[in-house]
Amino acid sequence: MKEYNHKKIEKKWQDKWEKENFYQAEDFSDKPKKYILVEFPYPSGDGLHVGHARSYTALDVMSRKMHMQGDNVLYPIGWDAFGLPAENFAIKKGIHPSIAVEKNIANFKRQLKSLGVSFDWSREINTTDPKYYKWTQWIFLKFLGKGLAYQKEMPINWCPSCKIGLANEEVIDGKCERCGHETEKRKIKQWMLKITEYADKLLEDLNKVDYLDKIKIQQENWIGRSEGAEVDFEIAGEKVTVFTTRPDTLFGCTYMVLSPEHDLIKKLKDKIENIKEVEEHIDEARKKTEIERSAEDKEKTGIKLEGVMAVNPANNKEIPVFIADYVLVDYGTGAIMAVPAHDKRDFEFAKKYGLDIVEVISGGEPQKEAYSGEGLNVNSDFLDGLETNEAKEKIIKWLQEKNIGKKAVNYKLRDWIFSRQHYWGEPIPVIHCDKCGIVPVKEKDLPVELPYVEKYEPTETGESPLAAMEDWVNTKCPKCGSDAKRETDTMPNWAGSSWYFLRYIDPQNNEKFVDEEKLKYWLPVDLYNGGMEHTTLHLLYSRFWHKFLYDQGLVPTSEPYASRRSHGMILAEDGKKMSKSLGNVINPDEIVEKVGADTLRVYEMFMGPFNQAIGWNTDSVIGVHRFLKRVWILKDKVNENVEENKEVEKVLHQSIKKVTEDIDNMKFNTAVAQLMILVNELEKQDEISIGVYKKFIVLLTPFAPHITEELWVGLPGNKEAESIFKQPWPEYDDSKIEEGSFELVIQINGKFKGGMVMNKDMNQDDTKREVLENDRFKKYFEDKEIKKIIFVKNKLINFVL
Ligand code: ANZ
Ligand code: ZN
Ligand code: ZN
Repeated sequence: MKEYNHKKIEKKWQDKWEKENFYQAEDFSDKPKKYILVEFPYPSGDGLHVGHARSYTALDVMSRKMHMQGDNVLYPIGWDAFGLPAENFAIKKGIHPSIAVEKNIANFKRQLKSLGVSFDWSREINTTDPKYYKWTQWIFLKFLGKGLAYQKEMPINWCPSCKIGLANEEVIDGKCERCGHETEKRKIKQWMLKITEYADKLLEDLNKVDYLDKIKIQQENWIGRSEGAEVDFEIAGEKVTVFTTRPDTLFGCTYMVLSPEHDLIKKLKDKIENIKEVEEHIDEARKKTEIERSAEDKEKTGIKLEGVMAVNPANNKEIPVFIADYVLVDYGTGAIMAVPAHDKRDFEFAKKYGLDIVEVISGGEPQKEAYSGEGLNVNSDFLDGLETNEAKEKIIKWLQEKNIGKKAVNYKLRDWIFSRQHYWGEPIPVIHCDKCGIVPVKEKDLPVELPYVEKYEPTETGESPLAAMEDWVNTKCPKCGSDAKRETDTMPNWAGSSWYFLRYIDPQNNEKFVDEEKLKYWLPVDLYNGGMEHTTLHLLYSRFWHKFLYDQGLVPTSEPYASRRSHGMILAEDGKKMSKSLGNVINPDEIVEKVGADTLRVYEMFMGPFNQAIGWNTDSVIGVHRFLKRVWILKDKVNENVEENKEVEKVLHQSIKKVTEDIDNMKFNTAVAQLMILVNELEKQDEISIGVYKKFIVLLTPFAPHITEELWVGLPGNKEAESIFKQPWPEYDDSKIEEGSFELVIQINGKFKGGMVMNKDMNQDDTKREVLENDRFKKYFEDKEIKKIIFVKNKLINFVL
């Protein structure tokens, strides 16, 4: 082939690689194993995004290099196909989700294959395949068996447009993450998973893994562990417990606040003199979202409970009680001891309602603003003069002795709402029996298959569309045989993705969720790459599942992923997020058609630092295509008998070092830049030795596998040779690099006297000293005065004597 023509190359090689099972990982191979994981996609109707191509190519580059270095690499892919995106797409187009999903998967698959990614397709999984979700249901029943799955009436976030309950994390600024509609609160019986039971382990074990710092920090904040104390107060004879991180400020508590939903309000209904107003306030609070209520800058509103008082247990003073919406029902105990001198929110509230502000920690200006730092206690009786930590310890001991308080820990993390009132999800495999209660479906009867329904739109009542399918719903109790009903809620879309990386290890197994020995061989995942948007949801959920499975003896490691990295988004050419409505979406198909997969791949690796967001740039795509064309014609300079050239060797070995290290460190853009430097150097030569050339295309092959494969077989003597993918990764020779030095030219009165190898970037003084101290040049300076020095950095020094 004379001219570079990607169309004649790419499909041809893809077919060959596939036919010869090139990228199949081998269970139990003696080679070192490497498990490389990317987040599997939702097969949405929009098809593959150039953003998918970025992270999949990046990890493909790493996988290919590892393979060439002799590792047994597992780089799998599959489909996260349950959940709302698939369902909404299906509803919009009026076709059944299963059909839509099948079609979308076929399209995604074609697109991924057209990029030449080295996925092991023999391990492809699909979360909506009953053979897969059988085991998702099986794991759910393990949770149920251990009491970690339970049902509870929950005030959940409700999207009136999607008609679905949403987890807190799916509500963004009070709006539905899916459709943007404002959400409300509604009480519904929900299945919950007790992730809070694993809060401490999830936090502590962050020490065991290599995650980016920002990922660790986000997980820590999401879990939100606070140490403090619980203190019992008395309100009109009833005990009310508060959670505080500052029990040392107890003497400064001048009022109490209950959350509007607090149970005590019902109990004290008859005693509260202004109960009508109080109830109105409660109604209003219910309409606000959690974020609105706790936002720091929002004005705090509340209402005093008339006719009831509380008692501060430290000094037995009577204090007023409020309800206010800045106190959240589901954090701590839903009630607080307010210390306006030392808590910002309490301070603002106290100012607004004219409440006492009593300083108990010295160091601030209590009437001006809250001082929330540490200091010595004042106005605090037996705590006076103590430092904060001592005061905390002493008051907790005192509370414990009086039996009105204790040390306590609180978490921001909530249990995971694990049911949806939707069709397109894994049915929750339990049966409700009037006599036996909740009965798990027997293991032999799994999977509980999702029945085919005509109407899969959510219902007005909020029930799952499955509830209307009487044939399916009505069943017999597995325990007592009486008439019973199936659970009609389905699992959230985070279910299947909580363990998919395990199933890749043994995707065909119908006896077990995964074979034990295979798990031992492949776990943990060595490198997991994914979006920052999944740090607090998917990443935390899957760590939780894994830890639970570990405790059941079902997986051999306590953490699923040894390391976690994250890619930056690809933005549109205008710097905005790519979106259909803005018409700025780049379709990978078009790029592959026009300039080829290799160009797309190299461009996406070159476009900018992998972990940063970056805008698409069409000019730059063309530039990369031109680069590959230059690579293509270099082959005409290859000569089997050409002599080694020092300068070329040097750049080659620099490139081997740089490309190797940069790929390891996910600095793909600088690796490509180095390959460009190497090509510049090769272009300067009239002839290129075959040895140098081979190493060059091997370095390029992880980025551009098709063109390099074609060039490889075209080399003299390589016709029948094995694929370039089967070649070893080149190693560099430090002695050939000598990157940091150069030959300095030394002149005296303008005449050349000799050269000296020097370190690069040395300044004039150091250079002068080195020359004057050198035995070869010393003699020129004896009894002479240096009148002037002309110095050109990294080149020459001329002494005028
Ligand atoms: C008294 C106090 C004095 C407080 C002080 C702070 C400073 P973190 O760190 O986020 O855990 N709090 C407790 N439960 C609450 C609820 N349901 N809604 C709103 N606020 C609540 O915050 C714990 C602190 O937040 C607790 O400590 C409590 O105020 C408040 F100088 O108690 B503190
Ligand atoms: Zn919605
Ligand atoms: Zn029964």
